[in-house]
Amino acid sequence: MALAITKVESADFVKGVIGTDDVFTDGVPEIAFVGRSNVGKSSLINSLTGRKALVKVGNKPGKTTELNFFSINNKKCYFVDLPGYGYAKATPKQRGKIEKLILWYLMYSGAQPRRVVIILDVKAGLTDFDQEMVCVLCEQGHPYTIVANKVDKLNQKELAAALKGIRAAAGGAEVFPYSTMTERNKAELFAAVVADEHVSDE
Ligand SMILES: Nc1nc2c(ncn2[C@@H]2O[C@H](COP(=O)(O)OP(=O)(O)OP(=O)(O)O)[C@@H](O)[C@H]2O)c(=O)[nH]1
Ligand SMILES: [Mg+2]
Repeated sequence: MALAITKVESADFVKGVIGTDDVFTDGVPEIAFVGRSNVGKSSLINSLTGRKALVKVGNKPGKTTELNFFSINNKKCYFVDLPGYGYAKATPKQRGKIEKLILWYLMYSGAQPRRVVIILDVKAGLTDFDQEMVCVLCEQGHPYTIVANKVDKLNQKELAAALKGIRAAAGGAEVFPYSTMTERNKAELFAAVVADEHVSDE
C-alpha cells in the first residue's frame, strides 16, 4: 500500500543508532537515504521535508557515523540519513566501519525499508560501492530509487550524456535527475520516493 503522506507536516530528529535498536522493528515504515559522502543526502532530506536545517549540510563531510532517524508526521514514517561512504580523507579503518554499518543496516538490522534512495553526484555517476549497494538491495529485495543529484552543475547536453551513462550502469533501475538547489520536479520526486505512488503492492 502507498504511504498516506502527501505533505510533510512535521519532521523531527529521533535518534542516531549504531547497532541493534527497537527503532528497526517498531512498525514505522522507513525510507533510507544512502550514497557517497558529499553527494547531497542530507540536502535531499531537507529538500523533501521542506526544512532548511533539519539535517546539517556539508560542514563536516565524513563526520556522520550513525544511522540518523527522523520522524515524519509523527511517526507516519522515518527518514533514515545514513553515513556517507567513500570519503576521500577518511582512513581505511573509518571507511571500513561505515561500509560495515551500512551493510549491517541493509542486511541484518531487521529493518525493512519501504524504499532505499541511492543518491549520486550526477557528474561522478555510479561508483563501485554504489554498484555494490545496488547488488545488495536487489539481493535483499529492498525497493530502491537512484537520484542523480546536482544536475544544476551540468548543461543540457552534458546532463543527457551523464544520465545515459548512469542508466546503462544501473541496469534498468529507476533514475531520477534532481537538484536540491533548484528543486525542479520536487513534487514528482516526492511522489515516487515518499508517497510511493508508483508501487501497487499487496
Ligand atoms: N550544486 C549543488 N550542490 C549541492 C546540491 N545538493 C547538495 N549540494 C552541496 O553538496 C555539499 C554536500 O551536501 P550534503 O547534503 O551535506 O551531502 P551528504 O551526502 O549529506 O554528505 P555527508 O553527510 O558528508 O555524507 C554541500 O555543500 C551542499 O550544499 C545540488 O543539488 N547542487
Ligand atoms: Mg549528510
